[in-house]
Amino acid sequence: METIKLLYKAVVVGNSSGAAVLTKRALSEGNGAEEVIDRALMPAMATVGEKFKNSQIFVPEMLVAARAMKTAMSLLEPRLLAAGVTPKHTAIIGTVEGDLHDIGKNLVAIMWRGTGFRVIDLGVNVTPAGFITAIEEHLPDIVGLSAVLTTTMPAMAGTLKAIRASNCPPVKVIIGGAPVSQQFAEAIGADAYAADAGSAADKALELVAAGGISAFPRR
Ligand code: B1M
Repeated sequence: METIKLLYKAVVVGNSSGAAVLTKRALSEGNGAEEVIDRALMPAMATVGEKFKNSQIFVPEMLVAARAMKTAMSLLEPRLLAAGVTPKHTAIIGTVEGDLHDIGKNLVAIMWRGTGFRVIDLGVNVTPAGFITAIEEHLPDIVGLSAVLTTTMPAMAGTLKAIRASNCPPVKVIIGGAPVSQQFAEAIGADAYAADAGSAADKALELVAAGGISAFPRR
């Protein structure tokens, strides 16, 4: 079987050592780093996201797949840097103020990275000012807000309101978390709602593909 196909499979099943060997082999066979990412790693993470969405795999399997992808990426990154290749899109993500849950947020960050975004993870208990400062600094295309407690849903609404009212560059906002819904997203004026990490990757890609995002001049 073709090395690229084997690498795809190694990442999907979370075989980190296999992913390392196959990444080196793919490069030695003349594949470029970008080609390895586009043909093996990104499709692998898309498959992982889809399986997670359909409850065919769960958090542990997703974490080992992410570790395998990270192993492969660590071998590819020096080549990308040398070639001056950087991710096309940037996303910021954080759990809103008052909320310390980060497992779901971390999975979304993993999927966004696996989809090719540069992700700045602000962590948990992030204030509206914390999001705004990060938007001004990193000029992201997408901002992700996570809330897992019903009691922190108002903080999510407040964060979105503060972002919109600020003078920070325009961004698309995706929200998610167990108590959050499409209806809530519409009520507070978010650009998208995602029920799980796989859907969050799909939504982020949809938003950047829909355009209007790169209209803002970036550094
Ligand atoms: Co807490 N906790 N917790 N907790 N905790 C819940 C959420 C709870 C449902 C438990 C319960 O009562 N049955 C309940 C919330 C009730 C409610 O609000 N309706 C609860 C409570 C009440 C609390 C405390 C208040 C308990 C207390 O101290 N009295 C306290 C609050 C602390 C705080 O945040 N201020 C608390 C604390 C904690 C721990 C610190 C102990 C720990 C968190 C550890 C950590 O995250 N590092 C914890 C945990 C682990 C849980 C449970 C057990 C698991 C949450 C989790 O990680 N789920 C949870 C009960 C449960 O769910 N069984 C519970 C797995 C994760 C993958 O799912 O986060 O939903 P989830 O993420 C999903 C989607 O929601 C979505 O994608 C993810 C992957 O599919 N998603 C997004 C999430 N963010 C997204 C963002 C997106 C898009 C999709 O776009 C940006």
